[in-house]
Amino acid sequence: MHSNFFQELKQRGLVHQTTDERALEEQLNKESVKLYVGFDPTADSLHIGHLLPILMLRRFQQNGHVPIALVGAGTGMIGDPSFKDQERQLNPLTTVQEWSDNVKKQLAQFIDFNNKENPAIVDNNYDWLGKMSMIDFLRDVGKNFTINYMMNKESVKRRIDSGISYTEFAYQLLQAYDFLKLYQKYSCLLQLGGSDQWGNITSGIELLHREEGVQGFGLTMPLITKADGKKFGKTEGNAIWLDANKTSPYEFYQFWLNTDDRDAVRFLKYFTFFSLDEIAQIEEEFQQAPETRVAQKALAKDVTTLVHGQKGYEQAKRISEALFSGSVKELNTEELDQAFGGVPAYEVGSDDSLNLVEILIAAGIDSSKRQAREDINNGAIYLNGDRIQDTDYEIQEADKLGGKTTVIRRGKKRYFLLRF
Ligand code: 629
Repeated sequence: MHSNFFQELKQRGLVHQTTDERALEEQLNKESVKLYVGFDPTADSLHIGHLLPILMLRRFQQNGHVPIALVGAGTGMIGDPSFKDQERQLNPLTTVQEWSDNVKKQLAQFIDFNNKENPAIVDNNYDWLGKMSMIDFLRDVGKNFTINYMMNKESVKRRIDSGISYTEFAYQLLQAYDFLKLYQKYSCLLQLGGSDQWGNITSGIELLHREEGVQGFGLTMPLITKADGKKFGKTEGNAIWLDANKTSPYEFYQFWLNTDDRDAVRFLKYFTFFSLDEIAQIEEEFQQAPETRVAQKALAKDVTTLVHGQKGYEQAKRISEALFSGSVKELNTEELDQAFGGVPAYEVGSDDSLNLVEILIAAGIDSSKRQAREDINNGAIYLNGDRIQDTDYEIQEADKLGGKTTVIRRGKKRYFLLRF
């Protein structure tokens, strides 16, 4: 084992809370430890809020430990009340199972199952929770916990006034039982999670102690904060998903590239696999010339490559450069789709005029001929990056990128598409 691994996690700022830190560090230095993180399938994809724990699994594996990714199809049928203001809506089993498959595939991307020394494990708690009887649950699990202990959890306390169902109240015991089960199945001794998971993790440690007489460990990661005080992981209210069909690699790359100067170095420590020495070098360079955005570029490159592969990163970078310089002609159809996924598109019909003034109106870019002519004369209209100042201009075959798309820009950065 790499004896400075735990210290490195701390230096990276990845350790928020642990149970019995000294014993945990000793254990990690002594031998290969099995550890797990659980993910409830509450949507058809994981998102950027799951990335830190996923990368933790990877970090532990790289340092000789055995990561267990637990898909929570069983707990996903119930709903974790931790730091949720409202009761969750129950999803049908078929939906939860469909989402579980996606989640499992996504998790598998980040950990190595073919590693000879310490191959990763993936499991699903529906396998045991799904068939556990009510009587077994109440006798074997519930009997170990007092109501008082359960009510003292932050996740429960903050919901007492607004209301919490018996179902969600019981959630912590399901997660506790998972820890016990993973200990029995694999000798798993450590559970990781975000700081919202502390209460559920400590319930598991309690159960391990009572049922097996062993000391389990818990480690939580910090909640990611941003210098501007806004919530991490969203742009204009939309989540950043790990699924390329929900958030394109280009959007994903842009999300990281737009990191605030004040957050960039901290995020390099959290989300990348650069060593602390490498990060210190980047930091120095960045401080001397913040306008080069070296920190953001390194961050965006590393994380995008990790999630979307080398090709995803390279495409995202090409698209970003093309949009920055305005030379969209160099992009292929796939890249154009990514670059302009959210841009208004107009389907050009066979009886539409191809005259530029007419088409600006038909596509809703300008609202009158007068305005369209004015825009063209003023040099505000660009076709595929080229300024057109001829009001009699007719769209030509050569303007259809890949034979089907024309990118119109009005002013500095308002984009529209014509689709043929
Ligand atoms: C069964 C289920 C377990 C252990 C954990 C779980 C899931 C857990 C939970 N986690 C969040 C989730 O699923 O709800 N009860 O979305 C999420 N997690 C990753 C991090 C988290 C947490 O997947 O722990 O803090 C987000 O960063 O919110 O036996």
